[in-house]
Amino acid sequence: MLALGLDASTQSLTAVVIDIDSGAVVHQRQLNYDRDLPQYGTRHGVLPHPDPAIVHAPPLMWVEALDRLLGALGDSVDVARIAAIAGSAQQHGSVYLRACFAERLAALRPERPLVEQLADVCARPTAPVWLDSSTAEDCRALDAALGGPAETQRITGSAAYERFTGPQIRRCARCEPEVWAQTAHVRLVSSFLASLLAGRLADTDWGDASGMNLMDLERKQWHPPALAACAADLAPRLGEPIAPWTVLGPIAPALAARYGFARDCRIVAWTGDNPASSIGLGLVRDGHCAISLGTSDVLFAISSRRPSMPPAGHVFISPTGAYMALFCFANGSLAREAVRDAHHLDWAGFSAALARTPPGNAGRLMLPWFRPEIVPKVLRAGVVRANLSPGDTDADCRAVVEAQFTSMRLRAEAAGLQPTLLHATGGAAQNAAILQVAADVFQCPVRRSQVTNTAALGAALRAAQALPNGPGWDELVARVVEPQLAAPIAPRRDTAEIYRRLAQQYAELEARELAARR
Ligand code: XUL
Repeated sequence: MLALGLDASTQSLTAVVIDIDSGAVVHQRQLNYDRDLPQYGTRHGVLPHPDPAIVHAPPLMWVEALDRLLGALGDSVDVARIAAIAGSAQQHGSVYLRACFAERLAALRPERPLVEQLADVCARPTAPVWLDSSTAEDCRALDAALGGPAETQRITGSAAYERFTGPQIRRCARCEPEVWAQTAHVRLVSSFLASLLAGRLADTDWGDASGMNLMDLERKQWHPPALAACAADLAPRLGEPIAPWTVLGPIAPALAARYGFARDCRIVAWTGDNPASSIGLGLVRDGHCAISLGTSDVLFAISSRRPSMPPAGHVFISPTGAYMALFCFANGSLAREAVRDAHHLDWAGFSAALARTPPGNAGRLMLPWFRPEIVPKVLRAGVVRANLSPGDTDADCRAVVEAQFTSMRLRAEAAGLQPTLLHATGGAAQNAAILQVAADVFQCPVRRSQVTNTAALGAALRAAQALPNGPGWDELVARVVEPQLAAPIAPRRDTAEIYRRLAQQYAELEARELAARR
């Protein structure tokens, strides 16, 4: 029996197929939005906009990507043996749908491309995604309605954040009332794509619902005052938060026929990419900790008890139902790529630059705010260099990577997280030189998975786990995840003091710069 996991991340859609019995990863396939669907005009998966605070993507591009990827799967995999499908998607992004969405799903036909059949379902042609930071006013209003940022964080797991779906919905209702009037349903990227597979409106799982500023994290129900602060009549547009292991039903008959799936292939609720990745990395026990180095850089840790987080942190729900402490940094791969490209390097050249420079970079520092940053909150982009010339290629490469991990280390310390092992995922986790910096900055071993997209792998595990008599989490981790883990990269103990000092200097530079910007 096979299970399929899908991940619709910021820049690409990935499929991972596992053999549930042997634990083998039997197939991986990826479609890149910019390269493979150029007609949508995205760059790095999002639509260029003159205002850097406004970052949207076209939902129909995700629909076409899904159609293409599933259509091609049969070339390499016996699709009829896939017993269950689950998925994940970039978190927070919201899709605004007309009432006809449900009718179109119910009437899907196997012979026509999905994007043609769903051409008129979007009330808003574009979806704001997690990189959007245009909702500062809406965040202030939501926090004020709930009694201040600390209260919003206590109730929903996070203070109001620009990219979170509640403030995004509020902005849509406020600035585009005609669109809002046409909107019968709001879904996250995850529950939107799950709806297609299930052939009916799918609800949003606790993992992604905890990234909306709208759910009472303890009761796992919408918090009516938060809904009221964002838009009138919001509840009927959202459905209800559902457990991540919910089986939505069998695959839509039209899709079973179109791609060759068995008619009883189960569709499991989708979740956010970070929660899914926690499973793909095997984080199913208390204290398990990971870094994800993708478009965003993320630090997360699993806990059965609710962690107490500083204001910049979030608490989400993991696919096992545990808590997930998380910090998200917007300047991840785009910042690394900006430095790499500015110096006309490829990744091998970037790694060589890391190898030529000393740990600590001889006091040359960077605040890598190439785009607006989430942690710390920096709404206006602007890179800061201290003792560092932008023309110094080698030092610039080390400075961006050391900055990213030092910033993560500072937040981990603020949240009382003391990782003894870090799991690593995302594109940059394939780069041993970058992971060595992570191991040195955190002074703990770092282990990456050989499966680059651990969110899609985690989704495949979630699909398997939700089958009747499906294997448990520990069993799946031992069978599927552990064989994929590469040997750990050890920290160099003689760098401990260097990075302790660097963390101090970085914190001081950051505080000075934030104060100057106020
Ligand atoms: C997490 C976040 C990003 C997105 C994109 O809060 O905003 O990590 O999930 O991957």
